[in-house]
Amino acid sequence: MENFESVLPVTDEMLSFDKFKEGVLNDYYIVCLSRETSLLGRKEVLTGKAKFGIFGDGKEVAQVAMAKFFKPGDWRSGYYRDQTFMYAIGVGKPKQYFAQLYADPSLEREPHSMGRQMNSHYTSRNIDANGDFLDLVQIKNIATDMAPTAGQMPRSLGLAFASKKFRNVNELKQFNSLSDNGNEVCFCTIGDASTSEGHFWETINAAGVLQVPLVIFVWDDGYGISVPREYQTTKVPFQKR
Ligand SMILES: Cc1ncc(C[n+]2csc(CCOP(=O)(O)OP(=O)(O)O)c2C)c(N)n1
Repeated sequence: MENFESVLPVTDEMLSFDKFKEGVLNDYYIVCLSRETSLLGRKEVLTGKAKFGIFGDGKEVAQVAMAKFFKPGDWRSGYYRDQTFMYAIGVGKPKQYFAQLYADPSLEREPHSMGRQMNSHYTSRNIDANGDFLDLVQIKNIATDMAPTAGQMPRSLGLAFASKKFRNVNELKQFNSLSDNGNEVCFCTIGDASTSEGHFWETINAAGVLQVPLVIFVWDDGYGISVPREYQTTKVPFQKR
């Protein structure tokens, strides 16, 4: 099944039972698929077939729900645990996920970074081959993931602040392929440990002061990158000095 984007709509209208069932099963499929890619990816790292990996297990259901509110023109500016969200909005595919894990340099197989980024680091294109802007209003925009924890926070603020400017500054109205009159929303994700970074608090403060369309999702898993989940239950005996 190549096309597994979430299809169950968020709507006030009454859904038929069949439509509801189809949507729920589709979402369940995305959740299971994403979990399997995490487990398989981790095995690939632990058996030495990929050198490094970070995976999004534990956040599947929340991210399918989040994806239902993400529309073309919106921006996602997050971090490396968002694979389920990517699958659910139809932008990331499992084959691409593994191509990135193996650092495949093919643009076709690994369009997010051509093997140059760590795995689960997503990107959408915003310029064409001539360097001209694409119609960003029609695109599900993904700002490239970056390695420093909380580095996405100031950028997320900037994206949301841009929308406010597109709404309020008359001279910017002409750029209607960059913004739908400022109606887009920036979806920002971050891990709970990274909320200790100053960037996080500065962004929260600035977003409140500037009143910008920014939604921040804090994933509270708490598992770091270097200790695979399978090892989390291993008890390390206390060493007496
Ligand atoms: C500024 C900075 N310091 C340290 C690291 C190393 N590092 C990468 S992920 C991570 C843990 C982040 O934990 P959390 O924010 O809770 O996200 P999780 O991976 O648990 O989802 C750390 C310390 C980094 N990438 N950037």
